Amino acid sequence: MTLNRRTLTAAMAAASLTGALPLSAFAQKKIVLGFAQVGAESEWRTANTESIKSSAAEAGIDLKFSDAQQKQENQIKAIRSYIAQKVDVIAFSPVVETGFETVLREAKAAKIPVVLTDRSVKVKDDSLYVTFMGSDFIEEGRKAGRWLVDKMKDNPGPVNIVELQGTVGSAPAIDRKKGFEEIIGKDPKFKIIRSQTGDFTRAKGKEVMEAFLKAEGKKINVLYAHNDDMAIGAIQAIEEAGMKPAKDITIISIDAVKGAFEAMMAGKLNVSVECSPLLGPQLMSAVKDIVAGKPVPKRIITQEGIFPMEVAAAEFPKRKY
Ligand code: GZL
Repeated sequence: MTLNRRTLTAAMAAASLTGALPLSAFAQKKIVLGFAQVGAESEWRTANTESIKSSAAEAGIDLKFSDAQQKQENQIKAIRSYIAQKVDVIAFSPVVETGFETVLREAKAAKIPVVLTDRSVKVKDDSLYVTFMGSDFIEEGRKAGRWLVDKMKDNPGPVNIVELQGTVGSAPAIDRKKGFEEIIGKDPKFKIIRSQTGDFTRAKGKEVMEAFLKAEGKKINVLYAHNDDMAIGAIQAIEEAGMKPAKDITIISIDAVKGAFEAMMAGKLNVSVECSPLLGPQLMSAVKDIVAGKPVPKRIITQEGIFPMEVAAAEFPKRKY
């Protein structure tokens, strides 16, 4: 909470006591939240943005919102502009883990609390942010690995895997790879024969899968995609190569967005690990607590499931994103 809000509140209280201001003017000033979003790269991100905007409106919070188009320099610029505007709280989903220390120090010097949503940052001093709320990406990778180990339990191997990684340097890409490899690494029959970033987008996912298919063709048994958008792009490439997605190549992805359920119901995707974008309500509640000076846990983890194609049709009507 900035000094301004405190000074303003004290001045208004004094003015209302002397009758200089009607009591009605003493109504609480709206909280101002500055949010620096990653971009609009995926269905997940679109749902995340919708959750933040609708929750801010419901909470009566004045939201200033920016879209960085997946560029770190744009996110840093947006955070600096929120500091200059003296917002009450800054929140953002760091596009990559490193390179935010300086601007976070500037926010701290300006006495503006920072909330990390969705993705975290690597900083030496974790007092630079109040809380990080979002998924456990390592566990998401483990869930994907465990599903594959079970699916292939009667397969002697080798099981050749190609991997579409998320944005290079981002927490979900680093951690989903780590969790997956922790599980499959226990059995040498699993081999990651190709791994490259598709930057979380459908277009890039399709382009990289085309290259994998050209290089490895029918050797590929499994595709592990760090998000559904890249998996959906890859499904198009697999079909254009004359192969059957989810049959010739087992496909595992993460997010569990609507497009993934549609692909599973069409028999083209085997499983999607849930990663909920619906962080808006939790964020607004944390923002109100921070402004009110209440304690907020350093880490708030979203609880999530896993959806194999066999349950997709039954689950789809219940999905909120
Ligand atoms: C995960 C989020 C990732 C999604 C992608 O919390 O950061 O970014 O998995 C999105 O779909 O682009």
